[in-house]
Amino acid sequence: MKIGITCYPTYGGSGVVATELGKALAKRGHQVHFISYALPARLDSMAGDIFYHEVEMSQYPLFDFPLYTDSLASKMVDVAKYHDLDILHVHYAIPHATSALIAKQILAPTKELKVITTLHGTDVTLVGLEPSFLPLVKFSIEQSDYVTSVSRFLQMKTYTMYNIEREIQVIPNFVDTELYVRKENLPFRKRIASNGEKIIVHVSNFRAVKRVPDVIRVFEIVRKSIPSKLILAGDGPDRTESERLARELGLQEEVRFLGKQTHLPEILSASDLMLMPSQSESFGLSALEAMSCSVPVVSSSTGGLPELVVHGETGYIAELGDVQRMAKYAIELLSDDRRWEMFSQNARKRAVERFNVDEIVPVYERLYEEAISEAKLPLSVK
Ligand code: GMT
Repeated sequence: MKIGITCYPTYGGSGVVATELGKALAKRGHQVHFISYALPARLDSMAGDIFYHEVEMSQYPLFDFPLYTDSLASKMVDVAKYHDLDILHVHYAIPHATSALIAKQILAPTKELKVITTLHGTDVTLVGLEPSFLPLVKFSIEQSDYVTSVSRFLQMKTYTMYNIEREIQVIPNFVDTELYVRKENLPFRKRIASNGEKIIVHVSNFRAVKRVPDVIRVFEIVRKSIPSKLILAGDGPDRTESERLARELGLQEEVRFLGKQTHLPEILSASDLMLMPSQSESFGLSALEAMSCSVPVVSSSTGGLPELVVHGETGYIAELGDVQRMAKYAIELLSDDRRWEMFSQNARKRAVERFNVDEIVPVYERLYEEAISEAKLPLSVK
């Protein structure tokens, strides 16, 4: 199949899922065309038939604001037409689904381009609800040929918040469990925890919804009972404030901010526990990547996290903002080697059995096949 993929090219989870999906599809023999304003961060290999098309932005003086939605739609038309795309799969509704629907309409007289929209999170639960976006998001969800969401939580939120009646299929995030697998005796671990301390990890884009200050407050309690270090990978608006908090609490020697990282399997493999205290999380891809590296997770109970983290088996779930309880759970796990070993194995097993790239990518493939066979039906039976 020839598949166009549009996503945010940054380190956010939707861009990561879209890019990993494109890479996996290319490995399985499909031709994949990424269409975005920059090269997706995780597009680190061009293994297989992968193309990248950059959206050109006009700087015309009359435009006070960049017209990205329009330029993206034009680029989609171009790529779909000249590379004869079968499918356009857009990740994150705003504005990608809208651009895709415009492209679909432009192409309609000559070609039926099927649009699949994957909802990832704040496109539905936060930004999408703003009055300046809501009618467009609702329209885009209703008019896409197929819509998927990354968790049951997000599916239900979309139905209720936008009063949507059409079908939304749940296809969860996935992980390459061969790449994200625990490696032992890493020099990185020895460097961070030279006295054999436990390592707690947090990975995010440091937006307010991730509640990074909660991570630091949980760690402050844990380290009083367990010799430990905290590593934080990623960057974003709350990083400066989080660094300030760590200094204010006198933790600067114990907390290390790594910034944006591409070596996540190594970082996660060196870790004993992940903290994800998010205020909103439709799935929690970083938690899945940690679980795949045999790292148990202590998370908040928000959004789709309970669909991933099994309380008392692969980690623990606490109420949003309850740093005392999260710390208690972390101490319980880190102070009991047998319990940790069991949770660690359970986490890995769940990632491999339920969220493996080899299980989930074929689900997308089947959806594409269904869409294509529908496009081939004569008009009289549609
Ligand atoms: O919705 C967002 O915040 C953006 C998006 C992103 O690009 O980071 O994140 C969402 O998509 C990920 C991949 O599907 C999910 O794993 C994240 O849980 C989700 N983030 C939120 O819901 C906050």
